[in-house]
Order: sequence, then structure tokens, then C-alpha cells
Amino acid sequence: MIQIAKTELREQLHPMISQLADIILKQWSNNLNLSPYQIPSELGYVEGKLEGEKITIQNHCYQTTQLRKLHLELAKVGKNLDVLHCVMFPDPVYTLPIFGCDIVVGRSEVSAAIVDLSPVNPDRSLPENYQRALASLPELYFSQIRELPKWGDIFSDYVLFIRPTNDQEITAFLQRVDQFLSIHTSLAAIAAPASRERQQLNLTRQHYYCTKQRQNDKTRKVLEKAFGPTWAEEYFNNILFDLPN
Ligand code: BLA
Repeated sequence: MIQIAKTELREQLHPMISQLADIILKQWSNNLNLSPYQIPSELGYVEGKLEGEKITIQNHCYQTTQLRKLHLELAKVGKNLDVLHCVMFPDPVYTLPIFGCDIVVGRSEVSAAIVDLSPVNPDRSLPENYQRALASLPELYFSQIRELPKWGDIFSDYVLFIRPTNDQEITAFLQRVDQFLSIHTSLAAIAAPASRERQQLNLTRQHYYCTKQRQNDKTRKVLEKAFGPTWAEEYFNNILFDLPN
């Protein structure tokens, strides 16, 4: 099991976030052959405060043969904003979707919970084995489905973007993330290298994904307020949504 360096931060976060962090780290350590991924050591655990509230960020980063970067970030902003951010970027040698998940809790209410296996096919379709596995999951009902932002054309038809309204919906969302991760870790581990041409396309699509995610002004605003615009821009480009070489 992966050890959490600073358990204190996780314990201070909303239970939906600490439960999801457990689910993600368990899936990674049980189902993948992880190697460490070096991020600049000063960015593993970050505290910032410019205007207003203190922000604390904790990063976990790993890699496998097929996945160039598995990133889980937990953040606490002042007393009232908790965030979980997770992306699993494939190595472009493999034609695999990009797993992404974000949970935002403001004043103890979960305002946004999103999870997706985002396609790297230009027609936004997923590989057939993913489609089969996802189509066989039971249908879920959530009372508040949120509208995707303008930059959200990167997401698949299986994206789940909700504002959970009770504990049942929170549990259902967590289960769905667990199922996405079971599917993804098992299918990613058996993926074979793509043709040279396809690898180039995978790279281009990953650039597109990162370019779109960097347009999330809500995330940018939080980081800018705590660390200033230059730091926020660098963090976006080098830690959250860095492009593969
Ligand atoms: C929304 N993300 C948000 C919001 C905040 C953050 C404050 C607004 C909450 C709301 O609309 O209810 C903040 N998210 C952060 C911060 C970090 C973060 C500070 O990750 C990191 C330090 N965002 C992602 C990933 C996805 C994602 C991987 O990082 C999806 C796979 C999605 N976040 C996402 C979306 C919204 C959001 C779609 C709603 C944006 C909107 O409605 O305009």
C-alpha cells in the first residue's frame, strides 16, 4: 500500500475527498506496477498565501510502462474549499484514454464531482474494449447533472459531472470512479504499442486535452489568488497539465 506522507492534510479534507483518495491509491497500488515519478521536490507539498486564505497542496505522482504520469493532488484552500484532482496520462506510445477526476467542496457542500475516461480519438470515441466494459456498467441516476463548460469537448459520452445532493449519490459516484479505475487499470496494463503514425496522433490529442484543461478559469483563479499569476501559470503547465515530450 502506498504510504501517505502527510496524513494530516487528508484527515482535514471532506470525507468524500479522503474516501476517493483511498480508492484511487488502492487501485493504483493493487493493480499497477508503479514506479516513482519525480516532480520538483519543492512541489510535493506546497503552502501558499498571497491574498486572503492559506492554501495547502499535496501531490502524489507515479508512472507505469503504459501510463506516463499518474497524478493525485489534494488541496485545502482556507477553511472552506477542498479539492481532489486526479489525472492518469497515458504514454502516447499506447492508444489509451486519459482518466481524469475532480472534486470540489465549498463550505462543506460538494459543488462539483466529475470523472471521465477521455478519448484520444478525434471523433471522441473510446477504444472498443473500453466501450464494451463501460456499456456493461449499471445505469445510475443523479438528481443534479451539471452542464460541461465550453472547453469540455475533451470529455467522452461516459463523463459523469454532478453535484451530489445526498450520501447515496456520493457513494454512487465513488463506486463509479472505482469501476472506471478497475476497467482502466486492467485494460491499460495489457495495451500493446501503437503504430508510429498513431503514436503521433495520441501525442497531438494529449496536447489538445491539456490545452483545453488549462482554460479552466475556476482552477486558475484559486491558484492565482494563493500564489500569483506567474506561479499559477507554471503550475498549470508543468504540474497539472504538462505536455509529453
Ligand atoms: C471546477 N475546479 C472547479 C472549480 C474549482 C476548481 C474552484 C469550480 C467549482 C464549481 O464549479 O462548482 C478548483 N480544481 C480546482 C483546483 C485544482 C483543481 C484549485 O483540480 C487543483 C489545484 N478539473 C481538473 C480535472 C477535471 C476538471 C482533471 O483538474 C476533469 C477531469 C474538471 N473542474 C472541472 C470542471 C469544472 C471544474 C469541468 C467546472 C468548470 C465550470 O463549470 O466552468
